Amino acid sequence: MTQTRRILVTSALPYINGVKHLGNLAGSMLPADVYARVMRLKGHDVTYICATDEHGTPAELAAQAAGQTVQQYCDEQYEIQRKAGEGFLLSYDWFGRTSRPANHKLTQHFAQMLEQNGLIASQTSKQVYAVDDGRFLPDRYVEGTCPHCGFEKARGDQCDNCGRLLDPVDLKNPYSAVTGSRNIEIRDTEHLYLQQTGMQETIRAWVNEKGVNWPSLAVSIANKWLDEGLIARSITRDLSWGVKVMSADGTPRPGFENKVFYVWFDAPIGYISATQEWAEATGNDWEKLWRRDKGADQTEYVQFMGKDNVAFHTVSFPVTLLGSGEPWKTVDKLKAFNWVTWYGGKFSTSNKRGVFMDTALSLLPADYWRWYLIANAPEGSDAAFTWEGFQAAVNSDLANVLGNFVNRITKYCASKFDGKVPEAGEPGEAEAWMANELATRLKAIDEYYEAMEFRKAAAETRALWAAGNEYLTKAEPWVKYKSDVDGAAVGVRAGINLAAVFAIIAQPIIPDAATKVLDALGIPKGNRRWPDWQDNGLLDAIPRGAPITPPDVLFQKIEDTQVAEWTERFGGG
Ligand code: B3M
Ligand code: ZN
Repeated sequence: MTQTRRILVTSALPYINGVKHLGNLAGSMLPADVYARVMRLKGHDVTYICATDEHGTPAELAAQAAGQTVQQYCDEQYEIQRKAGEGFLLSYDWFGRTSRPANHKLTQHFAQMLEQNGLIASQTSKQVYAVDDGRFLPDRYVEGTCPHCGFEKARGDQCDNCGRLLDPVDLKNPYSAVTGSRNIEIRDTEHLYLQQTGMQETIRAWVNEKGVNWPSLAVSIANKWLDEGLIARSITRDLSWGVKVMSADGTPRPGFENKVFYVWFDAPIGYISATQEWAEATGNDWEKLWRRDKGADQTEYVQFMGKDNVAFHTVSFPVTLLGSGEPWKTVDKLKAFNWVTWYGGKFSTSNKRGVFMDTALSLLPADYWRWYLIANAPEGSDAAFTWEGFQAAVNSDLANVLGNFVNRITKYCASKFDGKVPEAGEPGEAEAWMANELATRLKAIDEYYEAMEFRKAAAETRALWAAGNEYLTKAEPWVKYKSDVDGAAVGVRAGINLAAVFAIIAQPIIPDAATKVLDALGIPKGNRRWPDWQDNGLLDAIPRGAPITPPDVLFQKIEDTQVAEWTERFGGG
């Protein structure tokens, strides 16, 4: 028996404004879920935590556009995202919210510790002020002409045309994104700055130590930032929605009454506070996951995220954690993804390009999307979603290779062997071949999951299903039956056992279909654990004589007419 590991899994916290598209899902939540499921099936002690990231200007602006208070807006959007996650079978142990009290409290705590350690200083800077609106306009609250490319609707923090990051005060002809007012002045305002400069060497040493377990994409992003030199970063904003800035005595900090912490300061702290929410609600212990003085050194912490979030997780958040001077757990393994694109371009709600999580589920069950997105995970490079690729994956991998195998063997068992796992016959050459396939491929699948190589794990899973079909061609129970019923019995027994193994290893990616198969085969819940590739009894594991029933059709093929209709509706081609 392998040792039980304690594993904490987090996926980047989906931002609150609107349902996420398939690319967001594929680059963080879905692979995190698959990984968590694999590790649970192996008997490890897994806690998978996620939450909505709810502060910042996009939430405030979206609420205004919807005619709601930010709180109402976030409450509603949280429910929508929670349901979409449930629909996609994301097996969070907890799906929290960064707007909850636990996160406010912990964010304020970190700020205090950082300040005590001399890592926070107050500085005055120039900001865009809208005289008629009576407020400062941070980030996206101000729009204007890009100083680099002349684009007239550049947002304060970034130009959508040339992609450059901007400082709002550099915009030409600025106006308020809320009221359109052009009565703009540049005024002085005071903000808190995280003195990252002082943490440069600490973070460098930490990256050198921990980075050995990260993919090169993550290490190179971290090193790029370190090589450029860490600079002081403002961690407060002139906004009302967010975590309030407090003095050490717990009263509002003078001069900061109308300010809150910057969303990227409080969001990653949400990983910890959401774990606290989970512990509080379920009677679990969060400290063994997060406090090194309480056993967290024995926890493996694995993070999943898109490549644009890597710098925040390898530099900024570690500055918060290590700079606090307290024994917080930091990430051990970090998995970063490239983008899933929509036919090479961007997903966009307004341009009706691409499928979002809620709509996807109104078209087809979660398993279909999960399979395609994992089998085509954007690991080495960006990966384009296409309807044609999706159709091919579902029809070939799921319907033809897996569905057909299960269907063929269970129906045959029902019609010729009275729906019972056959008892007679001795294994021969074909079974030896299959046993060898099982051992080699199960070992490979294990290694790919351990290395978080999802695309390869899915390809190997499919290859094992295909080997099952090849085995049936070799064993030919339907041919043998005419002259050698016992010989046919061996093939059917092995085939039914294979169907069970195939479903067991499919559980992390296609949990619903896998459960259907395992239920139809009467496999007790306790026997659905991950198979040991060294176990040479896998072709004869189900008790002989046990009753089975063929499951209903597992996967409907996607028709060309559907592809045509969806291309029309969501773009493509
Ligand atoms: N909310 C992802 C994004 O919206 C961001 C992740 C936060 S992880 C702490 O780009
Ligand atoms: Zn520009």
